[in-house]
Amino acid sequence: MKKTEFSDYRTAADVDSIRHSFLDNLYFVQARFPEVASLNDFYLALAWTVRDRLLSNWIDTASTYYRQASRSVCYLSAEYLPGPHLRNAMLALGIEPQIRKAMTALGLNLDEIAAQEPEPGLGNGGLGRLAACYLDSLATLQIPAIGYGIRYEFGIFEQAIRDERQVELADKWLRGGNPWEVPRPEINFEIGFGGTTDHYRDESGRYRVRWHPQRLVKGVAYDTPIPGYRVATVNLLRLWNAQACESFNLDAFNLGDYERAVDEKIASETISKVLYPNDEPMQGKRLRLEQEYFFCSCTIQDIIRLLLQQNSSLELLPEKFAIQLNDTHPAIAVAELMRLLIDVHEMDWDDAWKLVRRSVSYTNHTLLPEALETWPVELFGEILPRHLEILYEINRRFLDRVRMQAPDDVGLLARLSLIDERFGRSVRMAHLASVASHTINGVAKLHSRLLQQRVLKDFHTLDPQRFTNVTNGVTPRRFLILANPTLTGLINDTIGDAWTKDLARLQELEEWAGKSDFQAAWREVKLHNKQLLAQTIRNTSGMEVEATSLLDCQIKRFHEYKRQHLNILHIIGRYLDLKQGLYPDAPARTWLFSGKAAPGYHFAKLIIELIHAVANRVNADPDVRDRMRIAFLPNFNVSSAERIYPAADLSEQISTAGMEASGTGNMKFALNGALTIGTLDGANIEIRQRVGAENFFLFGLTESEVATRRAGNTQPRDHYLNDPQLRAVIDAINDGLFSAGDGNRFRPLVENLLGHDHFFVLEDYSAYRTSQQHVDHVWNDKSKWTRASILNTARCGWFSSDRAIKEYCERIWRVSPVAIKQQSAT
Ligand code: 26Q
Repeated sequence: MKKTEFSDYRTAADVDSIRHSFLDNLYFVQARFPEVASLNDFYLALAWTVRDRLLSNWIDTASTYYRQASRSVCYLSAEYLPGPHLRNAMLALGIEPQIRKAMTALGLNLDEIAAQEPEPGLGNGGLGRLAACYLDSLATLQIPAIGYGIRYEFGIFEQAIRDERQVELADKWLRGGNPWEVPRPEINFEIGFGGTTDHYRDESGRYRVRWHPQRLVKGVAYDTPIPGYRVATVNLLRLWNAQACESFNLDAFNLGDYERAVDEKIASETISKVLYPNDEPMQGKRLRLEQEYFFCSCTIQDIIRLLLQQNSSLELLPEKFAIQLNDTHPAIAVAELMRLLIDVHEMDWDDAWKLVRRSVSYTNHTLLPEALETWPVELFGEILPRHLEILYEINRRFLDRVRMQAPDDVGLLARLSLIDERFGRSVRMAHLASVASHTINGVAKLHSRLLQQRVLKDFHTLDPQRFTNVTNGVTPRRFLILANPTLTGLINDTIGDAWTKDLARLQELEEWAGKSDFQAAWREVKLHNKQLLAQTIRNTSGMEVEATSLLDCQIKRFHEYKRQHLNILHIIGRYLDLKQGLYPDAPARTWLFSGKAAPGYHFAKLIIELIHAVANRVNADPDVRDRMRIAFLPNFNVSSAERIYPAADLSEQISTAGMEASGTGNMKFALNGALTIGTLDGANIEIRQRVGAENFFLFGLTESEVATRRAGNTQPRDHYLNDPQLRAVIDAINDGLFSAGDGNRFRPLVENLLGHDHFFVLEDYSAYRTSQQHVDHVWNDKSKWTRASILNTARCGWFSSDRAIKEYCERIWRVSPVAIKQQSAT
């Protein structure tokens, strides 16, 4: 059958065909007619309609890759935060105008329908969102790529605020059905856990190992299309769902032991049930290790299946696939690949190891020593006995090699070992990822340097040429074109639309930065975006936000190192000043916070509480309410982020220097014309270099100053004693000004700051305050501020994830684009 025979009316992009297929889908897929359909029915019918138009490109892409068999990227990530699919897919296909018309013709509102889509919250924050940006760029740049991950049934919890505190609700994102995934029940693998190993010699006298797992779970593929922007490429995100094996419970069931049968089924399915909501590893959680192994084993088995399906031999693995580890969460894939090559495919160790080393590369996303992933050897051996043996063998051979280079350095061997022997024995996942990788990269210049000088120093000394930096990037499709259509329109009217495919061309805006007409239009756009956000805030919290006030935003996970408490201390300081009439000409400002705290991170939750407590007092105080407002938008996610970036005037990037690996929110703000107040940390440094020091509010200790102070002994209490303004702030909290006189409520926070202040909040306070006054000063000069805002956008095109992905492709993966020709006649 020729494809055109069945696909024309389902894939055509004219208004009539779209309207026709929409009604068709509503009727035949949703089994509804318009008069009784709910908004969700309309959403699903439209999603199917758009999906149909993706699928023909998807199939063309798959068949082209199959025939050409060029090198593909396999991106392994335990987290993805793609955001809602519908609007992105319409943008990629360029069919939004026709869809809008078709909906209008049916008396429906496209924006209302699109707002129905629940977003897949399959990640915690930066790392998961980065993975989604990279898949978007890979498809747009026409690179053959598969994203591999876990199909969590419950993603990151939904955050609500009750009585000034965070409460967590389950994220039932699959409740209404997910039209974007295609289940592939025929693509499934068995995954073993526990049991024993058996070492023996086979008939030919060859040394062999057999693993007898104690328990088997089945992993089933669910595929989601990832469309490139205005190209025919549609790549794929393959997420694994854990199910019970068919064979497993028959015995128990037949013997009438229903409960055991059901328990085992539940235990199997638990593996892909829920995302761990920590964005730092919590040590030793058995289920988490099971999740990591489950997804890596499915993925590696799938890669080998694809390789053999192309009639390639295993030796061609590195020619056909580049395997990228997104942090250490998928590092166990290294041992799984070795196991399959040696135990199952009977390859020699040395040959297998060479294949691994030529295929695998690793990106590190954190320097915090406490955030490096480790597993107790005992737990590891219980769940993965064979992998532990393989790990020991990798380690033995690796340390033998080191011993040849540095025979007497016992300390070096202990520091490099895959096993940390210091506090109970544990497996160091970063070391496993590092020995196995041909390339190791950090995510911003400073971070990559510190990675080489500290966390992986000895690995760097051994093999400096394996280390590199790729500074993160963000997709301009979601974070500029979709999120900020009004600004997109203004830019298009000014310099044309070539920038959408080559973001560096935003530079052409520079010559407009000083023109007063353009500045006025620019301000108009910002005001409009602030009005839209004000609407969202009004709808969620009932709070009124004045769109003409300076909108100052800090939106990210709550973490001490990100220092939301520095921000709130400064807000308190300003409140006290205004109350005393000390800052009569302070311009009106609105502070916006948004972000989740890990459920068990009590200190972070206390900071959320303090923000609410301060907001409730300040917002109700008639003495200041025309000049200070504090808002907290609950349940920060990709959708709400898309509304905030375009509206922001000021972007808070105030982490303790040396602690934020890169940050990517910083890039999204700057691209949308917000000015940054920030430390010399992560990618802030590179943003400042590009936008110019005069268009960036810098403050705070540098990374090396932080290091010096850590080595010495500083007394945070001195800042309290010597700075009367800071003292007033701390005293106000202590006296219960924000807690109805209850001085104990925020005591742990105050004690922490006065006691150790590990993140130098008090030390940086006064520099931060000065910098904030400078912000006010520039804000009062409308033309100066607007010029700086325009220059931020014009000069941040480099932070496109397209640029970052090109660097990965050229320097790490050695992959090139494969153009997809559309085969359909539409
Ligand atoms: C590990 C083991 C067990 C449970 C949880 C985890 C875990 C989960 C998520 C550990 C770390 C993460 C997430 C880390 C992360 O998001 N890092 C951020 O990565 C961004 C993209 O590179 C950077 O921009 C941020 O600076 C960095 O904090």
